[in-house]
Amino acid sequence: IMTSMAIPMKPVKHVHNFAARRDPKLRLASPTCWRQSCSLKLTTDYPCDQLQSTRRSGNYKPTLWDFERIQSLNSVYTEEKYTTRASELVVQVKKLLLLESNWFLQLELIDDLQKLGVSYRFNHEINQILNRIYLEQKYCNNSERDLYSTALAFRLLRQHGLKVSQDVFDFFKNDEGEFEPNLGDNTKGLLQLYEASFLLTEGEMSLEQARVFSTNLLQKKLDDGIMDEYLSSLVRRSLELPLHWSVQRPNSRWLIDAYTNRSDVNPILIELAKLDFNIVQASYHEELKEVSRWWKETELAEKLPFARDRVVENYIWNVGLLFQPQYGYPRIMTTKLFILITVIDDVFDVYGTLEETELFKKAILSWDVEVLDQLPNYMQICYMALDSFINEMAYHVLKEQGVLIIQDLRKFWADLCVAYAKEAEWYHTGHKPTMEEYIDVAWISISAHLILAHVFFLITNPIGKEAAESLRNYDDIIRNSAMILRLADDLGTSSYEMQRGDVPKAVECYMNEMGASVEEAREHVKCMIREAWMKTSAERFKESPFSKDFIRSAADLGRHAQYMYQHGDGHGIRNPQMEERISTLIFQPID
Ligand code: LA6
Ligand code: MN
Ligand code: MN
Ligand code: MN
Ligand code: MN
Repeated sequence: IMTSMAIPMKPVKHVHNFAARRDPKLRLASPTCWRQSCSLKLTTDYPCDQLQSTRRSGNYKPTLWDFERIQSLNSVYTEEKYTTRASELVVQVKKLLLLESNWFLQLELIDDLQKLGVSYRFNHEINQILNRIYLEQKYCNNSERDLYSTALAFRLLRQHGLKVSQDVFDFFKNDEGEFEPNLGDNTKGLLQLYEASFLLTEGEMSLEQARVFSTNLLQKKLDDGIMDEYLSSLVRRSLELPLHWSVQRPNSRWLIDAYTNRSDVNPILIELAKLDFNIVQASYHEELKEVSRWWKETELAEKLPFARDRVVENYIWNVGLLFQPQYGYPRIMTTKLFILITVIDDVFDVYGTLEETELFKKAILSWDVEVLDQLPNYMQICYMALDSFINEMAYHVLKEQGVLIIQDLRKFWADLCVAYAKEAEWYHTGHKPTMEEYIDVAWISISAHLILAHVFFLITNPIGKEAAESLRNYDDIIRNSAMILRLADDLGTSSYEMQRGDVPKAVECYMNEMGASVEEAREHVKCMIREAWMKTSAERFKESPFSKDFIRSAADLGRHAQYMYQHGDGHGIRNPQMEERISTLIFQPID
């Protein structure tokens, strides 16, 4: 089979890989596949020595949490006494919220509820309170305004789609239009200003000024080591990832632990947060068990051993995107989707030869069994797993809502595979795209459009014509979310990808194009992320055919990407920070 290939082979670089190729499980269905795929006409003339026919390897480690480990998950928090207690606490917190007569203390309470991950239980009360505060404009009228309360009000109101003007911060500037340097004495206020500044939209210079001002001062305080340990840990954490860029649920565990040692937080809040965390975690267990049974049945892990086996990592993305407990079924479905994307991405980026991936793309574009027939066996498996999943998804939506989405799903997958194939072609021909050329393809190849399409069909009821049309046209909400996901992924994964061999990613494109250093390129990419965030933050103030929940999910996808890649590749390559996060989010209840 090998020698019949028309294309000269490069010397084998990865012995382990070469061996895997001769593994009977990976052997191609029949020699016909090879002849067919090798005779495929390529559109470009490839110099032979650039064409890489050896297979790469991601050198991915096996999963830390195998089938047995997941199936053994168990929690006492499914018992009724816990849910009853939680309901009692919810009643008490509602009273606290509504009976509080000081608007500022109400805001602090809301802020705490959000940070502790339980604000979803009080949506109605929170909306009511924020709308009133907005109408009464107390945050900018009162005579004894301070930076802390102004910035807190600004952030919470904007988060809720109420566009407070950036001018509220003019009060804190001197005659030269600079923020008063002595604001730095008040660390809590400064931190709040910092967090608020991330709600900026394009062109809001005052907020950009606030961001730079507060970042520098906070960094300096941290370097000087003048804050107590608790405050330092909050500041350090915020500087790495501001609240507005942070997913609520996966983050709440850290904050619950941090708050537990604080005397100024109402114990009712802490009790509710802990209980809610544990109750919701128990339902995560059941969902994860179901996904892991499905994964095992597909046998993809054995049939495609080169691909990432990452059930739990894929699952927690969806805890970030769809954190509300009632979204169990959507979470299960989108996790399956994430798993399939991860595997098929590895087919294109790691294992597949150019000829094979071209054929795979052709199969996905045509959805034609005759093309399927020509695929190597491992791709047929992959295709069939995908086909089953798409049908399951479409059947669900048809059954629930009478809407047939199969064409949409196939189209979204076709767009993805076209982008995957383009990147594969660039890799195999050694093409170095410009940043613009790269982004044009890469915002699709990160699969956000596909993820958000599934989220949309799973959580929207009824599915409106106008919204479905905006989805098909890849509304800006989707593009911006995709940009953040792509760029955060590139920051976290491209160093591994370059070692293994892959298309230049955002960092490398910028380096190639501008002759920049890695550090400069990474700074530039971070700046691009900030720009995408400005656009994302502006979406909440616009008329939109999409639900608030969907718009939030799209932003949460970007947030979760920043969380996942905060300490390098937390998705494919294991890192201790991510292992710790997963372990506390899924495996350990709070005592
Ligand atoms: C990240 O891997 C990955 F698997 C994705 C497909 C990103 C979106 C997230 C999901 C579905 P990688 P690439 C988990 O860094 O090849 O290999 O686009 O993605 O850079
Ligand atoms: Mn290798
Ligand atoms: Mn890829
Ligand atoms: Mn990849
Ligand atoms: Mn990547």
